[in-house]
Amino acid sequence: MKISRWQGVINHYAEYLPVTDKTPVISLCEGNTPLIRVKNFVDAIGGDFELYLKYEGLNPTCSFKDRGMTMAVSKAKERGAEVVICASTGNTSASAAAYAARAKMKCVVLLPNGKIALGKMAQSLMYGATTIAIEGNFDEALRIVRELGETGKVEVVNSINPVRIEGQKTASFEICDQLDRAPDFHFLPVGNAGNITAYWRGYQEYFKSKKIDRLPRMFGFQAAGAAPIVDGAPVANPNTVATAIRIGNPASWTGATNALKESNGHIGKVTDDEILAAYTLIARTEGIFVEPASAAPLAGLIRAVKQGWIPRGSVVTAIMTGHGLKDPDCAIQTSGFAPVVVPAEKAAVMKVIGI
Ligand code: AN7
Repeated sequence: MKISRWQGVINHYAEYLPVTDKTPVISLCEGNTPLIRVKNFVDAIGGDFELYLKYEGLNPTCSFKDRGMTMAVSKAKERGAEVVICASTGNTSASAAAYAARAKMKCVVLLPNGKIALGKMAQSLMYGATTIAIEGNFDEALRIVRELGETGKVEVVNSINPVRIEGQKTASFEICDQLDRAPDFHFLPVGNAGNITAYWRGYQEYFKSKKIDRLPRMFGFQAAGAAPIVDGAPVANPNTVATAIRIGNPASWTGATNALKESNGHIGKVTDDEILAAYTLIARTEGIFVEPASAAPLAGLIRAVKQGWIPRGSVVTAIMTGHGLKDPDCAIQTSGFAPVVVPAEKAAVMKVIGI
């Protein structure tokens, strides 16, 4: 029987990934996410170019992390590991917990206490991971995870594990396959800097394979309170409403700087107010609900348009890394609205509508 259903990124892009016939593929059919053209948003910000959002929030655990995690957990399984571990600002842990459950492996996640969005916490608990909230930030959690990895008793599935980056690069392949070309500009949020490293690698590999005939410029954005790469030094106490990118000392720093240099790219920082404004605007103009970290590149794009950096007619992609429902607290607070409570009567409802 010919199977035509989508079976995940390893199955689809095996020739570009370090897998063999012996690799047990642990997949939740991640990838194949929509690339949505958003004209209303571009009009609202005064641009004159084509903008496409890669909606990674539609992955199985609602973030881009699933692309790297299918690889990391499959390779861990292949090696016979029994326990996977990660530090996380929430999405890596949700993804690790899900793929470990499917692989019948134990999962341990270290999270910064009190700084994890509600949906992400619910995921790790539901998938059955041993969930440890440390009294410290992500960078401190990652330090502990690195030390535990050195004992050889656990398999680290943070992006310091190189196969994570391999899996994540498949999103670049999909963008090129969906557009039938490479974009001129690629906007994305930067936290631990694994994803900017991964996307750049994906574009380079597709270029070498002659699937595309140009390379995009990589434009990364950090939150102003957590902008070590922009500021050129680690940040001891990072802070931002975009908790996913509340990271002061990115593991893939060099990968990011290489991508920026080689692509003639740009790294900038955007304030929490700018992030929340973009977060609201994309929801209200396009019906696309993303988590605050994913709005950072949109805030960056608004700045880039004001600076006149995006030539007319350019093809621009931006990565919407995580779904808006991950962080319902932030959404409810930011929306500026509360439900209007009325008696269960038609007249009362009409009064609210103004008809
Ligand atoms: C929605 O989950 O680091 O620059 O531990 O969840 O590759 O780190 C999450 C990062 C962007 C930044 N958008 O990507 C974690 C974690 C969302 C994220 C990023 C993250 P990287």
